[in-house]
Amino acid sequence: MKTQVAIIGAGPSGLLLGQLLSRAGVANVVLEQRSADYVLGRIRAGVLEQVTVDLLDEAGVGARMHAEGLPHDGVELCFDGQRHRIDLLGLTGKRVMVYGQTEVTRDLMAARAEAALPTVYEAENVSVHGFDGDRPVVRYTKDGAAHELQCEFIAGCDGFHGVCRASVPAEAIALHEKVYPFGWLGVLADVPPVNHELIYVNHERGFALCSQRSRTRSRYYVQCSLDDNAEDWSDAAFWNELKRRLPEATAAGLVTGPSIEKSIAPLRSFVAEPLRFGRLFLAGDAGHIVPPTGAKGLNLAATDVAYLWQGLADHYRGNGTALAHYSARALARIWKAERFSWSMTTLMHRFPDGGSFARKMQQAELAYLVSSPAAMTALAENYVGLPMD
Ligand code: RFL
Ligand code: PHB
Repeated sequence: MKTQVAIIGAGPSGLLLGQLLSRAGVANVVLEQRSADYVLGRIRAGVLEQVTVDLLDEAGVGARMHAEGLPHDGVELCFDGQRHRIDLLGLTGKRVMVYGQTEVTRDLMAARAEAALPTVYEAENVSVHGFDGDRPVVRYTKDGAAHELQCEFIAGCDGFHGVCRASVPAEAIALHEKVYPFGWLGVLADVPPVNHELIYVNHERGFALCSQRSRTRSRYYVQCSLDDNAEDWSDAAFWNELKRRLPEATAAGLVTGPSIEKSIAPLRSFVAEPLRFGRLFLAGDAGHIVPPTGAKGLNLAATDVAYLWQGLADHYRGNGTALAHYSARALARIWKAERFSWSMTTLMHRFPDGGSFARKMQQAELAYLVSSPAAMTALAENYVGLPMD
């Protein structure tokens, strides 16, 4: 089999890149190690920046998002038992869109199937070769048979644990990492959200987040220990812990119900540099991870893909400048989102070994933040997403 761009991974990065490239007339094949249902079963991000919304429109998959997604004009920070609203729209002129990663992925999968674009799910033993030369090759097995895909470029959209970044010689790549000493326990439930906007909570017992997927489906998180197992948390224990971290009046209005998904995510900041190795490019979680506190993971994946799509499309029109600058352009935006995600995480969580000084610093910063239009604007412009340069 032959193609122009071999895309490894059918998460949001790989599927969005495939869709944008196809619309630009660039042939591509997507290879995914899991089944489509498995990919759709992973509950992850929920907040889309305007640039991500625009890219999904550009890819021709925005219709259901506009019909079913919930535009949010603000977000709340809660500390000392008080809720404070950050007026995103008033401070920046921009909103965010609440529409789950599962739905984004479903829309992209449907568009790919409708256009009959080649996609191999349950591709095993995917390996990438020859990307330092002119003729890269991807090998994989499917139903026990070995296959080879000849291509001109490889897009590594295979997430943090993927094979692409791991195939780069160690001396060619620098890795920057910070692992946080806690995780997020998340619950999805078919109950109406406690508030029409998201609430990020700083509490003595640990961070909590009230998020949502629709007017009838809620997504809640509580900070938990890395030693915890999701199976050991009963629904009752989760709701009880969440209520303890909310102001009394808010907890009183919380509607609880059986969980339809419950999982623990570790928190990590990670960046690989550079993101290009000859004819291999890394995009999305394959190249970087942010802790979810700033809601940036999926949005960064989308903007990486935008830079890469522009670079590849220009290359096939005879102009290689944008492709040559892919890594530097993407990393400039990535580092700013890393900074924001790290600072939101540091501000909102309880650090087990933080001590009283760190706690006082959090309290002072939160008090300053909600009293200063300048500080609120800085938070708001990062939350709604920095412009793409
Ligand atoms: P994905 O979604 O991980 O997709 C990568 C795909 O590559 C496949 N793959 C392979 N395919 C073939 N061969 C191999 N050797 C392969 N190895 C892996 C995988 O099966 C998978 O289908 O990366 P992508 O597309 O870059 O998208 C990035 C986003 O998924 C990610 O940034 C966000 O979901 C991060 N994230 C969150 N972001 C938010 O903004 N808000 C959140 O609440 C939020 N929660 C989360 C998250 C990420 C999590 N992970 C990665 C553990 C919760 C979790 C649990
Ligand atoms: C979510 O809805 O899953 C979500 C929303 C905002 C975040 C993280 C996760 O910052």
